[in-house]
This record gives sequence, C-alpha cells and structure tokens, in this order.
Amino acid sequence: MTISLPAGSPMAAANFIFGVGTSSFQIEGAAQSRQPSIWDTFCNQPGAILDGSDGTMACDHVARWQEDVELIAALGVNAYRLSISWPRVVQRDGSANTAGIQWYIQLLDKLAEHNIKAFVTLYHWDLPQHLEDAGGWLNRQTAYAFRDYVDLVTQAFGQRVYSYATLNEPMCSAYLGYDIGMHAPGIKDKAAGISAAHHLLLAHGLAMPVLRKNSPDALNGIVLNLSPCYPASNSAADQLAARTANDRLFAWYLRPLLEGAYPDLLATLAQAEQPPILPGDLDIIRQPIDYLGINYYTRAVYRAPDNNTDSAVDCDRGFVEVPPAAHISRPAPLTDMGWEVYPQGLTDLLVSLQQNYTLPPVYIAENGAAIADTLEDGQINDPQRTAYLQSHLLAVDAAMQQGVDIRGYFCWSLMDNFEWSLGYQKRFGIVYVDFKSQQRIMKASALAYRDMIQRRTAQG
Ligand code: IFM
Repeated sequence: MTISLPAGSPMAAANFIFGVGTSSFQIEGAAQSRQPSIWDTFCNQPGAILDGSDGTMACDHVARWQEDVELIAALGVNAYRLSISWPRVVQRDGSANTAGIQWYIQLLDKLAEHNIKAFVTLYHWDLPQHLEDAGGWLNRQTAYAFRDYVDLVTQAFGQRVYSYATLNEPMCSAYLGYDIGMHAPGIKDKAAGISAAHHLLLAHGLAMPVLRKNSPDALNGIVLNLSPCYPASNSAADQLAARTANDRLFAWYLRPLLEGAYPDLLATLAQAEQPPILPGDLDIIRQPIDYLGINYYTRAVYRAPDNNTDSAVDCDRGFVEVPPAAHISRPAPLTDMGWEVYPQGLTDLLVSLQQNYTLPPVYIAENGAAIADTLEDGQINDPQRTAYLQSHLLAVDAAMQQGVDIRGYFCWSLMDNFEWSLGYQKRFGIVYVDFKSQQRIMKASALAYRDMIQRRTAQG
C-alpha cells in the first residue's frame, strides 16, 4: 500500500514541511539524569497507568539518539518535532542543568547536519515535580517559572531551532490533568482544571516575547489539540451540548490566544469556578503568533446530559461525549484507541477555523493512528495506519484547496512510545520499537511515508 499526494497538490511544493514527532517523556528514558516530573509521580500511583509501566526507560532515546536521528534522516522528512524535558534542563533552584542542555544541543546539531528542521516544543506535559509540590499549574508562579525556563533554554540553544511551540495541547494538561484526573497530576476538580488552563495560557503569553527576543528568526507559536464537535442528533439540546463542549475544550484556548477573550460560557460558571484572571492577563495571553499547530486524531460527538441517568458532574458540565460505537450507524474503522477514523473531520475543522477566526499559518503538528501491530518475519505490515495517513493527507489537501494556509504536516509518531495512562500498549509509531531489545524497525507505513516524500522530492 502506498501514500500519494493528489496531482497538483500544494503539499507537493518543496517548501511544504513533512515531519515526524515525539515528546520527551514518551521516548527519552534516562530518568536518573534529570529532576523528577509529575509523570514520574503519577506513574507510581497504583492503577494510574494501564500496564503499570513508567518512563524510566521508554525508548532509551537519551542513549540511542544518534541511531534515532539516522532513522529520521532515512525517512527523508525535512523536519522533526521534539519536546524539551523541563526537568532535564533546569535544576530545582531554577539554574541550568548544563549536561541536559548539552544533550539537546548535540541532538539539534546532528539534525542540522542532516538538513532536518527542528520544531521544538517547550512543554509537553512533564512539569518538574517540585513545581507541582508548590501548586503546579494552579499556582500563578508556575507561569513565571515557565517564562524563566524558556529564557534559559532558548538562550542556550542560540539559533539552532527552526520553530518553537510554547505548549503542546494545554487542554490536555488542564482538563485531563486537573479536572478529570486521567493524566498527571491526577486532580479531579473542575475549578482546578479552569485555573490550570488560565495559568497555562498565561505561561504561553509570558513566554512569547522571550521567544521573539531570543529566537527572532524562529517561527514561534503554540500547538492545540482540536476536534470538531458534532451533535449526536438535531435536537436543540444536543446542539447546545456540542457547542458547550467546543467552548469548554477548544474555544477556551483558541479565543484567548487569538482574540484575547474567553468564550461566553465564562459567564455561566459559578463564582468558585471562575478562572483567576488578573487585570492585563488577556492582553498578555493574546500575543501575535507566527503559526498555530493543530493536532487532529478524530472528531467528537456530544449529547445533552440526562438528569436522570448521567452523573451530577456530567450534568453540570452540560455535555456527554458519545463513544463512536454508539453514534456510528455504518461499520467505520476505529483505531486501537477506539477512536473513529474520520478524515472529513480534519477538513471540517480547518475550514471552520478559517471561517471563524483570523488564523495565522497552520501546521498539522500531530496526526496518526494507534494500531495493534504485530511483528511477523521481522516486518510490520500496518495497512490501516498507511490508509489513515493517506486519507488524512487528502483531508489536509482539501482544506488547502479551500484556502486554509497550511504549511506542514507531522506524523505522530516517529516511533512507538509511552502513551501516557495507557502505557506501552498503544503503538502510534511508524517505526516499531521492541521495548525489550530497543530494536527499531520501520513499519510498512514508514516506508510508504518515506516513498511519498521521496517521489515528491524527485518531482520537485
Ligand atoms: O501521544 C499523544 C501525544 O503525546 C499528544 N497528542 C496525542 C498523542 C496520542 O494520544
């Protein structure tokens, strides 16, 4: 099975970015050479991680980084999206961990030798534990600590980085981490989720001027996970539920970032749930950004809560997500995450963002599928993943044809890794990792992605 771009696609242009992505905690390992993070602590909580695993070894990338850069180069991509582990580069007292910084610098230099552009995310969920001990994202000071860490690390990196993202998926950090407790630090409190979201947004706003000062030539922005929200039926109640979910989970980030205002839903929150907004905060948050990174995996379908059968928490929230099995009338493919394969949702999302916001250029910063891969005769045949990538590239193309300014596409992920609360059970990589031997093997989808990129280069 192959991957191809439609004839005349704007994605065939030589300056369109094709990359692969990873994040620090998910691949690095070498936990002993950095400060503990909230994910180390969370992994130690009984039952928090499906398979009881942790990030101590992960893909052993800190030791195997050279082999991994060769792998990235062999894919022919022109960009690699990685994240910096804050606890690896900063000590408890806020001073630099020189060894950690040097490790990233050699990695960035090696990428440059291969002409691979570095897209660096500064926060992909691994908050230093000592900051969590002081309140984590519930403490306004964490936003200032983030700004200082960004200043330190971006000065050290000099002009090695092509693009910085302040945060990856702040919704997940805030909502999954502090509201529903599915991710580190495991807090279950709606007001905490809202407060954490505000401080994450503030952290972004405080860091942006620092990035512009230290890395004026880099593309500086932020990456959000977005799903178009569809109502489960045409009823007014379900439509309201879908709008509420969109405001609470997605517009909650987009609007402050792009327009300096929270959605109107803010006014409906109880006093105790109001975000801790200080005068001037929304001006700090609304910074010019060079790009918006969008992570897309699937759509979301919502229904109105039922006061008789749904929990008080769901009723208060005003929306209940309907699992794909319950809303799909035809047999539709699901990934190993149970997520519906719905490429049309990506086009719908991009086009509606273009209609509803003044959008900066967009990068699809993550897109991919977890599949239950099996190794047979030393090979991994993963046609489902290849088909997923193909259909989503067509969805990106369709959005570009409708005028959305999309500059790049990153496949998630370079290699199988630690999938957060699901441990090592879900394989998102286009490269297979045998976690016992740490052997890497390109899956058939990696070869198809590589061949598509190679054909494009040959044509250009
Ligand atoms: O693995 C994650 C990644 O860390 C953030 N975005 C979603 C991916 C798949 O769940």
